[in-house]
Amino acid sequence: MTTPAGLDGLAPPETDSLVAQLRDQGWCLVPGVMPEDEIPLVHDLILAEERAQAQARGESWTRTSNGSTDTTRYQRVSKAAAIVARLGAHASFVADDRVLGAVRRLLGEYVRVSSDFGIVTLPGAERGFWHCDWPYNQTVAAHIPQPYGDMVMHLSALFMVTDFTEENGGTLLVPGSHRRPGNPTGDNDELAATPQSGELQVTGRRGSAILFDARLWHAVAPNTSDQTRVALAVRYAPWWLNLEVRRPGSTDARLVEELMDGRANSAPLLTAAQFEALPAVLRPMYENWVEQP
Ligand SMILES: O=C(O)CCC(=O)C(=O)O
Repeated sequence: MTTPAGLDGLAPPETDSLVAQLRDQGWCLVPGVMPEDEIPLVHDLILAEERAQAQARGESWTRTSNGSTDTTRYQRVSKAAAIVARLGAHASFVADDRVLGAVRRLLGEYVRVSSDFGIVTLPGAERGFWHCDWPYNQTVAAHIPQPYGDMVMHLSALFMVTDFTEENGGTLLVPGSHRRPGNPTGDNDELAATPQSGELQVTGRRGSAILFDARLWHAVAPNTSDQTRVALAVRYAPWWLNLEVRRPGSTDARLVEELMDGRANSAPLLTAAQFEALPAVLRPMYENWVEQP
């Protein structure tokens, strides 16, 4: 069971080093975050949800991260929304004290999750486009236009539910690219597909987490193995980042749709029962996503 980091003013000893890596390189690796005996449950839930959600959408594919309609590139990478809500009491690792210690040091004590989803990367998946995550992805209607300022505003985590290897598609990233004022999403397919000097592939044992600044350029790597790679993405936002634009049915979401170009990016709501089943440390991070009666 993880303890809420920062609430008692004591962050774990690794926090300084993780924060320094995040500031300098834009990413860090935190090993052994997911309890070993919980990993099979998370793995099976993501695979089952991915199938159920893919069937519910009739296997129709949404636009890729850089807005391309060439869906063939991503046909072997599929996502399943709202995994943490379904994990309930088993989701404590999302508030692991090292991960949350670093997140809170950078974003403040009151942090919220802006979205979570499982990623299933099948054998045969191809290399994806360089992109940054919301709110920097220029293809999403509610985005920060580039050139954007140099400030940490949103952190992404990829929890490794299977090992990440060179063969099965450990995440590609460009260290230091979080300080660039823009990224190739939107209107730069050539750059999005161009290998970058200094790019590296993150590998690690299952249960580890990659934590990175949402501005960091990253991409799906090819899965040349015969194994499916599984990950859980969780994104952490400070209290002041406007998540209402992603809340289905909100005034802000309606106005974004009316006034801004780009694709929708809503986050699913939790039922009251799902919310109550979450570990206490996660509830303040999800309370804004609970369905209103
Ligand atoms: O699955 C990966 O390795 C990368 C995931 C990714 O690009 C994303 O979540 O934005």
